[in-house]
Amino acid sequence: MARTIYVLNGPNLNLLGTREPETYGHASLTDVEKLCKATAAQFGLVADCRQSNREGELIDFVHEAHANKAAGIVINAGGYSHTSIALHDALAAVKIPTVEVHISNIHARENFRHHSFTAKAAFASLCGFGIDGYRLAINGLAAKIGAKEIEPKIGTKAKA
Ligand code: CA2
Repeated sequence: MARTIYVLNGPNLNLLGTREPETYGHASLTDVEKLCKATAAQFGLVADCRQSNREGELIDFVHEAHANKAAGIVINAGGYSHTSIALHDALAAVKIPTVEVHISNIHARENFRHHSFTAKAAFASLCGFGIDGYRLAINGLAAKIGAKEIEPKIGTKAKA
């Protein structure tokens, strides 16, 4: 089974932890990427984490995921979620199981955030869980692609 998942973050998410903590929390993008790598590792997966402020580069990452036979994609396309038919088309074209994540609850915010083009190319969407949404997304993606947890958390292992 392909073991790599791509975690794609879009425009302005490199600013995480530096401003608007009331909306996006205090964690940085580095914290998000560490969380994703640790979560993926629990399922024997490797998270390849990318961020770009450019729409075309995000599309290139999606194509690269396909070329590298990635097992899945977790994407927070930021503002491009609400505008980018091209990113939707790239995700739809590669047919890689995809989960969309938003840190904030986009449905409780301005109307222009309520619609997501990229969500239409994803099998699931999560929003409003803060950065924990990435962990939840990887758990859901692992279940979808049949990746089993390989390191049960301490204290949860059944006694013989
Ligand atoms: O809630 C999310 O994850 C969003 O995708 C974040 C996007 C926003 O355009 C979407 O509607 C919802 C914006 C990311 C901006 O990130 C910042 C982080 C810290 C400080 C300033 C911006």
